[in-house]
Amino acid sequence: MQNNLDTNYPEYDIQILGINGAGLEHGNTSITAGRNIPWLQDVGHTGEPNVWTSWEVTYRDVIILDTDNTMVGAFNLTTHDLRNWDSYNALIQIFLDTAMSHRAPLLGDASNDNQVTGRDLIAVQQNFGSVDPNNPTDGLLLGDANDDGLVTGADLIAVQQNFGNTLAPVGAEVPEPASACLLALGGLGAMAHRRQVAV
Ligand SMILES: [Ca+2]
Ligand SMILES: [Ca+2]
Repeated sequence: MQNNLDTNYPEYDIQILGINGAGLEHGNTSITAGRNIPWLQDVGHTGEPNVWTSWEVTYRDVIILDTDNTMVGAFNLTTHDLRNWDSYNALIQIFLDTAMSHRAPLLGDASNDNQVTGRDLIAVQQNFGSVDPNNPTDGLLLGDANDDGLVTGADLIAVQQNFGNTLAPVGAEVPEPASACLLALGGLGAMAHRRQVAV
């Protein structure tokens, strides 16, 4: 699965890593044999972070984290067997949706069409003086090219400075750095079916 993500969706920089639970160290040798994903051992010492506890991990959970390492969901590999292509594709889609939603906004895009063109200059002019009723801004205020919640002269400058830039659709190559999405695979034996499904 990591190879699939790296090959087909490199712009999302999605990373899968394994974290074994504190007290389950005895399983590390067998679970990592023949596999090459990064593997961490939760320590669980008093006063130190224990992610299995804080994420309320159950056996064979995949924990999905955003770019701030905040948990946004869990996907259990016992409930959703990755040998089933529907499950496999569902997990891929969760990864992509998470990465997409945490993607950096396109600076200069005042019309919210993922490209910076003459339309954005018009959008700034037509909405000049607008204030986003959402605080903090949701980044969708028409004319707000720099996503500060206001349409001002600074937005005209943002359009000019980013003119011609685009935000590529899913699966396409992107020239700009995209957001990173860290994914943690929790659970001893979590990748037990890895070879069978060639993830
Ligand atoms: Ca635009
Ligand atoms: Ca603005």
